[in-house]
Amino acid sequence: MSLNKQKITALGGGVGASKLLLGLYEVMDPAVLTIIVNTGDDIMLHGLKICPDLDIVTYTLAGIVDPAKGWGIREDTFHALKKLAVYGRADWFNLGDQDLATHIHRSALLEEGKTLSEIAESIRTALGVKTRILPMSDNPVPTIIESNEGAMHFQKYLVKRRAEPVVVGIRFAGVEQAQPAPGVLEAIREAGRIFICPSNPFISIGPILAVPGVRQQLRSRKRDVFAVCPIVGGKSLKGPSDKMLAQLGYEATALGVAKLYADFTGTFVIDPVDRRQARAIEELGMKAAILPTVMKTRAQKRKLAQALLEL
Ligand code: FO1
Repeated sequence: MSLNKQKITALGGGVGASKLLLGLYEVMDPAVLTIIVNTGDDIMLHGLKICPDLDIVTYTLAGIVDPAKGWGIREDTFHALKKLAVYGRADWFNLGDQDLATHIHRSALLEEGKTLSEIAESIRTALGVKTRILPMSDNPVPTIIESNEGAMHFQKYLVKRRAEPVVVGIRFAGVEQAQPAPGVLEAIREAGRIFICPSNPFISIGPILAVPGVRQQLRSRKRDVFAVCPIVGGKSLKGPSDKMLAQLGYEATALGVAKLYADFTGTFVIDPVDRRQARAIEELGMKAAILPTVMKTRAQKRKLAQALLEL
């Protein structure tokens, strides 16, 4: 089978993952790509179900994401949020007017009895995205951060408290009872290659791995699992991964992430600046591949995607 026709499955969170996902979307046949997205970040606000990572991935592939922020819709306005604040509602989570249409639509469909995966499918199709986008689970599995300020929802930690509390633990509420969404295990089982996007290992990839059956399915495909490291030169490519690794007692290095993924990853992809860690990574029982992983431009996104397909 030609390389760009083999089925590819990618696991990821929001902004960090979307860079690689856009690259893949553009260099391969998008119809044979399946994306499994973290839903631990999902939150109920103003009576609406907000799914940040699903929306970030969908908006990015639809070409409508706000390019500066990496989330929300380009050139969106915030009139509704200002009015919600007048009514005394919390306005720390910036929901744009156009973005709100997605949340209203999704919440109405949930109320009508549709599942999150059916809704994700309808939204991506309506926005012209040619790739299947699967939530990790149709069951709510909110990520709860245990911190020096107590337990709080992940979005409160990240957005309201700007990742300032010291993280002492992370849990995914209800994950033991959650089931993988329809198609998730099959997508891992049937793909020629599986990519772990350069997302936060604890709060973007961690929740997906915690859904019963997912980590085991990945282990059975270890040889074909390629993970792109989200830490470059000891710093996160995006978000608080480096800080979280250190606060939870792990090394904030490529090797530190490699240790978290060693049981299910066949090839761990690191940036050239971390090449000296390659040998220690290989001692964990994985191949180490060295590729430029910093994706600022569209060309860099496409280049990494193409290189991953050809490794
Ligand atoms: N991130 C922020 O830092 N501040 C926000 O106000 C914010 C609003 C928001 C609205 C819709 C959406 O889909 C995402 C939004 N994000 C915001 C991003 C989101 O909190 C995180 O980037 C992801 O959950 C992490 O993957």
